[in-house]
Amino acid sequence: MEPDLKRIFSRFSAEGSFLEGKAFGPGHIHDTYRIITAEKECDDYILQRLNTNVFKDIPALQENMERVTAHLGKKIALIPGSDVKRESLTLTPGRETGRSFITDDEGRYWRMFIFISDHRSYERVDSRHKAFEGGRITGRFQAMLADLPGEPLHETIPDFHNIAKRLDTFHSVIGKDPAGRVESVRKEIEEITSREDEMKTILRLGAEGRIPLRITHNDTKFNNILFDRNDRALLIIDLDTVMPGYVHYDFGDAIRTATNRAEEDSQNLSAVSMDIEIYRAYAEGFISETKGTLNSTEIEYLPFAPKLLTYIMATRFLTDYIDGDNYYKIKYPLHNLQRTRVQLTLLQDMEAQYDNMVQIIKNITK
Ligand code: ADP
Ligand code: GN1
Ligand code: MG
Repeated sequence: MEPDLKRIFSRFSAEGSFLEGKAFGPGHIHDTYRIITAEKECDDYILQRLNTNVFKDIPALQENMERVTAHLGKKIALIPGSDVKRESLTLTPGRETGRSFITDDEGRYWRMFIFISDHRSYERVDSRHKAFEGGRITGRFQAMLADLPGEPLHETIPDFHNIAKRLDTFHSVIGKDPAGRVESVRKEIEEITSREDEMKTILRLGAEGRIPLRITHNDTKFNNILFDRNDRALLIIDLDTVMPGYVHYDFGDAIRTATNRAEEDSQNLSAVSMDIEIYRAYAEGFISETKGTLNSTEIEYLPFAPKLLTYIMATRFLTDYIDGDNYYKIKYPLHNLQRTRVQLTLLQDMEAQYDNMVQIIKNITK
């Protein structure tokens, strides 16, 4: 049944009255709607029904969200010429609770943000300028959260980028083969298993104390960055997975998505490859904001990060495919398998260009 958006909207303390609500955006996780208000002078809103299959503890998730948005809002307000309402997310409190979420009659959770109007976002990146801007805003995000006061953030999805745990799940799903698909994906399984040891490198460096846990975004997919009409990056959204992590997770996922010449689910595998100039520009932007904080081991392993995140996503898409498509939203039966194949193709291209990736980071940081 379609949700009664007008009624749900009325339970938040928003300015303006409900004119229209419609599904919005390319997200894979929540149900997202844009609410248009009747009054020209009032903001529009983004209303989201939260995915409790993915996020098991919504009050904890929203507590992180409230702390992070408040901290960023304060910092951005101090920057001369900044526009807090466009450069950070603004949660709308529920009328009855004052918290940043409500539950509906069926017990489902909803939250609402001010809609950032007249923005652009990109599935593919076609200029060095956009890549630099994306890197700059993501680096700034990480730098601004370095002094978040208080307790560590909740781990909203435990072991989210822990590849050792992801591989355990992968092998256990293969063992169960609940959808009878294992035989048909032997080749893809082999691509994953042949790289298992190499891909645990970042976890090993963490365990050895050579790289620190920081507050990271963990979902720095390029379409989570919103730009203004002049293609200046405004902010990075989708803060559900902001929690402790390694810098490599953010750099890696951004490069995975920004540099791919094809879309994440492209049908045309021969179009999938990494654009090294986009890599260079993104790295320049990211490092311009973070170089004061990163240690030499973190920098040394930056070029490895895109391989890791591409591998993690291939593992997750393939796990979900074998499991019978229970996690990601799919539009057709082989969708998760196609996503897997795109990631594996991209990974092979990154491996082919690896020496160049290393050299570029050396040049930027020397
Ligand atoms: P998901 O986790 O499902 O990807 P997101 O939080 O990324 O959910 O939101 C989905 C989409 O909604 C985004 O890709 C973006 O297009 C849009 N969106 C989210 N928040 C805002 C906002 N405050 N202003 C404008 N658009 C937004
Ligand atoms: C999901 O929420 P969205 O669509 O930005 C996923 C990411 C994956 C991405 C792949 C909470 O991101 O980890 O990289 O899909 N988010 C979650 O497209 O699992
Ligand atoms: Mg998103």
